[in-house]
Amino acid sequence: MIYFKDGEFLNEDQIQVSADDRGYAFGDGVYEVIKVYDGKLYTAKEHLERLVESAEKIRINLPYTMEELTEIVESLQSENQLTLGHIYLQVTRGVAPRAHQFPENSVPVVMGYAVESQRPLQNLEMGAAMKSVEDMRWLRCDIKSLNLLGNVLAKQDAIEAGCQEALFVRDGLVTEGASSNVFGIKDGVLHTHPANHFILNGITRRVVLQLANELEIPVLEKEFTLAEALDMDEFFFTSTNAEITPVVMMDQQPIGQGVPGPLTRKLQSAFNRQIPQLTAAGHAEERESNGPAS
Ligand code: DCS
Repeated sequence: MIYFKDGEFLNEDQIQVSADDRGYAFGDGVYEVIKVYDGKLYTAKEHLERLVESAEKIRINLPYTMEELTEIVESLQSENQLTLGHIYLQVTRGVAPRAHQFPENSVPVVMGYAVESQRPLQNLEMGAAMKSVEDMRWLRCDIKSLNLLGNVLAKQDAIEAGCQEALFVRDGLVTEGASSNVFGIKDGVLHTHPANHFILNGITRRVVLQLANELEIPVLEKEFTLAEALDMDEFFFTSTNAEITPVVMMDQQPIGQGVPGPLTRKLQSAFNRQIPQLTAAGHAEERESNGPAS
């Protein structure tokens, strides 16, 4: 695999990170995960704009322009000949002896790599299970920070309970998943948490809201309780890698009929239509089997 670090493309024998990197000591940095379908970056502009915003929010001056960042992720895709998977890109505040306050002259460290991965076809088709957990994260969940301890603990809790994703609940209200946004459908209306500091405004979330608009599905960006979530007709979570994953079980109770619902299927089909077409042999058929055609 070819990595990018500080202006260079390196292989795994060449890449080195410092023990004094503030990402390592404090999680003092931000990151993005950008999907690649059929060798093409998907919504890269939106992801890189969010990276710039996240960096600004924690007062890291990115050493690259949007154009340069775009070139970096495009090169990571091409250098690694990645057709299906994702690009990971992170920026830390830099290298300095460990002290909490910002170092005076540190230079941000930008590092990226490419990961080959399949789409989660089983979950997309059959649906997944969620477990609710207390949202004990900090109050700036809008920042895509490297500090993911709350998310890590929640995900592990869900996995140990035999679920695929955790459902964060803060003061009785559903916020998002451990690494996803969540949506419920009740009486034909799509419900999701408003994009404020309690959630990350996911790029997939934005795509889903756009698709709902095009499909004339009414949307309500308003908080709902865990009890209301359990009472939804349909439920799903979204992320760059999870796409639109139907949720059929929550806290061991079935959602709706316990199978992916019709509006979820409609959104999945619309989603599939706007991602770069997978031309590699086999993938086209897999895509077609991902839910009934609308
Ligand atoms: N909320 C949280 C807490 C996330 O970590 C993510 C993505 C999302 C929502 C969904 O955002 P996107 O739709 O922009 O992906 N998490 C990334 C991650 O850590 N791995 O893959 C995606």
